[in-house]
Amino acid sequence: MTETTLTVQELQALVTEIFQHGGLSPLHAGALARVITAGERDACKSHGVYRIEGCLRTVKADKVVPDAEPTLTIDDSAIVRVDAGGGFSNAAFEMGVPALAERAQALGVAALVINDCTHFSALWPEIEMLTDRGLVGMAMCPSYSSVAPTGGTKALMGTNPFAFGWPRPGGDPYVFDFATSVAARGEIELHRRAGKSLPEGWAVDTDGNPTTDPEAALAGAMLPFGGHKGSAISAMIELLAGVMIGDLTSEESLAVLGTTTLAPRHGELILAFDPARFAAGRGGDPMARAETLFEAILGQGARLPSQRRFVARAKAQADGITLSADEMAILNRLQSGGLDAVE
Ligand code: NDP
Ligand code: PYC
Repeated sequence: MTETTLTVQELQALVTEIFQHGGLSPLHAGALARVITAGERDACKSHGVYRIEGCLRTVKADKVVPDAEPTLTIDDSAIVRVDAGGGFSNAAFEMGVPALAERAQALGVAALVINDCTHFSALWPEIEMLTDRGLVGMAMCPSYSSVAPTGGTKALMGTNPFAFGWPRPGGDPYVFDFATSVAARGEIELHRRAGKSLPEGWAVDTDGNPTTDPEAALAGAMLPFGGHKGSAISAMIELLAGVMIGDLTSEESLAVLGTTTLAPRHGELILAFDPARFAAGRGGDPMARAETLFEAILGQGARLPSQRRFVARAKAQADGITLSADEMAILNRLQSGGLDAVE
């Protein structure tokens, strides 16, 4: 089947048009198109164009406000708040990040709390907006119940992503971003669509028995990465980015939504640190000392997280983004049919 290659700009324009035709305001259509196009550009398929239909399905089901106006609240504390008003998180993040950066630079550390948002995206685009400003960043959010705690058998926590970034002067930042489940739920869905079995150890079925069948995994529960360690980190995310910020846990999010086929509603917590402020008076440049660590990692033949992504990005910027015939068929269907074409 024929593949199609688009420039990054062409894909972003097409995705923006699809979202606007699907009823999103220009603010949200632009913000969603930026993260989805970035996902395809960086070869992160689980949060690329495949997510478009799920977002539009969430609009069609009336579970997200497509033209919500986020509101920013700043005081003299380290906490910057954006109420997303029931809209997608991405525009709320873009609204909050300048104030978050300003507070982190003034105080050494600051937090951005996003409440009442629908969240479907990867976290690294957000982390890179902090490292671009010379800040260290951390981001985390719940999802909806789809992961059993280690030793348990039923979905309770979400796939709860956690991301971290460290700026590297003159180079790509050090960034990792992963689900606290063995894999992102999007990966299970991509295996299902491709008719492929899952690797062992990813999931259990509805009876709590290990399964490699994507359908059984989607109906049952995924497993945390790293056994009890990933399970505890996932619970920490429920506490910090759910309970502590007065927003929904993954279990509560699923109860509100009633399904895992739509994008989940909850909050998000983003932390920003100014490394120079933390290291002040101790001697030694934290940026230079970090480079020593990165060089030692690379010196053993290991790669840094996000290195694969940055290679994919450079290739996409030079040669364009290649989409399969199936992916183009979905984009064309949604471009011409809007919400009526959502399956
Ligand atoms: P992956 O397992 O694909 O990757 C996790 C991280 O590890 C990446 O930063 C990756 O870098 C890095 N990495 C992978 N292999 C190596 C290696 N051999 N050496 C060093 N680093 C390595 O991520 P997941 O499937 O867990 O998550 C994918 C995305 O899903 C994330 O962006 C996450 O934010 C998103 N997600 C979003 C959710 C939400 O609710 N919004 C829920 C769950 C996940 P690289 O990219 O360069 O390979
Ligand atoms: O891939 O696990 C996932 C996911 C859940 C919500 C958004 N992405």
